[in-house]
Amino acid sequence: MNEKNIKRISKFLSLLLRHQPEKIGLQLDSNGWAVIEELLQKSRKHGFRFTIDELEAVVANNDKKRFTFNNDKTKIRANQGHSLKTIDLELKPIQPPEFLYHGTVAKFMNAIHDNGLQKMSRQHVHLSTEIETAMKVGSRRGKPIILTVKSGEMQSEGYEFYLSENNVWLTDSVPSEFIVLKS
Ligand code: HQG
Repeated sequence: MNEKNIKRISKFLSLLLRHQPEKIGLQLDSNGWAVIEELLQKSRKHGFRFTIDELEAVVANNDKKRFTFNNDKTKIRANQGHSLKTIDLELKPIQPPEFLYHGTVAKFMNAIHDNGLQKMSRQHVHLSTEIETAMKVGSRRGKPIILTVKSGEMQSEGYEFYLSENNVWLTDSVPSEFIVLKS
């Protein structure tokens, strides 16, 4: 399957599995899982056709490994990035590295300076171990600014960190005293 088709299906899945399952009347369970048969059927009904083989290709080849199948491949869910407040991804707090990175843009810097990093419409603030990843995330909105988060210090002060299935670091918020501007 070509890159374009993977991207098209991946975008549709992100919408349904992270934000608006009701678009096609899809049910997600409390842990974010959708039944694949129902997903294919209801998508088709709404004019968006894809097959289980295509779904497998998306899960395997998606650039960020955004989705996971359950063990018997009857269900699928998004690994992170939800705006749906009720989904519990069963993440366990783990020890973060000393520093993590966040990519943003200049227009948010005043607010970040005043209020720290907030989860905004998602369930968590998203952080990465690689500066390069943060660069890419920031570039979605313009010229990226890289913030270094003192995650080790935060954790020792009681803040919790989680690591998603696809290696995105997550936390509830980052107060501004733990943020350093990378020069
Ligand atoms: C900013 C994509 C004002 C924050 C990406 C960001 C990532 C504040 C934006 C994933 C703020 C939120 C997440 C504050 C933070 N005041 N603005 N206090 N605190 N912000 O999209 O991190 O392709 O929810 O800097 O690649 O940009 O969807 O978060 O610019 O991995 O899989 O508010 O989404 O992944 O934006 O991106 P987002 P994000 P997917």
